[in-house]
Amino acid sequence: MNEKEYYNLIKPYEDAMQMILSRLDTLNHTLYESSATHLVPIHNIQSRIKSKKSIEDKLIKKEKKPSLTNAKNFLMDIAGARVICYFVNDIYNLVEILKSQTDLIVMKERDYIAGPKPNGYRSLHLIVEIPIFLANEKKWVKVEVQFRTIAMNFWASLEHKLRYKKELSQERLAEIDSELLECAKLCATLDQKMQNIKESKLAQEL
Ligand code: 0O2
Repeated sequence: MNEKEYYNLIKPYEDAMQMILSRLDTLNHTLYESSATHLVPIHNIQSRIKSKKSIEDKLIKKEKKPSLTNAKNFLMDIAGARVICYFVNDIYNLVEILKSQTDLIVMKERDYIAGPKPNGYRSLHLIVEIPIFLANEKKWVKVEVQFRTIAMNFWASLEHKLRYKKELSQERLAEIDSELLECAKLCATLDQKMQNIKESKLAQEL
């Protein structure tokens, strides 16, 4: 894939990303305005378009030729947004609302909150398809949206950094994995406790 092909590939993904970000922003302020508590669900959103090198590396990892067609056909996360929420129930609420929007298709859902990965990773991933309107056509473009709480994101960010210490012995790596799993469980407990505090506070305010 040359630079020009890469630029042509990512253009619709950039447009689709803008649309998803704007939709999430609208949801964030309407949920704030409509709730009695005036709590926004979203802490912040990070977004990125996969670089040419990451696209090629991921295709090679999937044992595919790093071509334009394979990128379009086999990669679901060329456009990726990470929505960091305050509470776990904010995530489920946002996901339900997105699923109810008729001009957006949820192609795939992976709930690693209800069922964390064996290493402890928690997050809810959606692959959504959103239409973008070009001069003469409507094109459906995929965006990966990951929903995490602040605690889930804290764990995943540090785990991502620590995963690359390849000079360590197998024994030490196993110890780190087990320590990270323990930290993931602590983060899940924290999320639960914070949610309990929020719910009991809301109940008292009613
Ligand atoms: P990057 O740079 O974050 O984009 P896929 O590999 O996407 O085709 P799958 O099984 O659908 O296949 O992906 P999965 O495992 O549902 O989610 C992929 C993305 O979730 C990863 O993207 C990470 O962002 C995140 N993720 C998944 N598992 C872990 C984990 O154990 N730790 C951390 N820190 N993040 C995780 P990429 O492609 O790895 O890279």
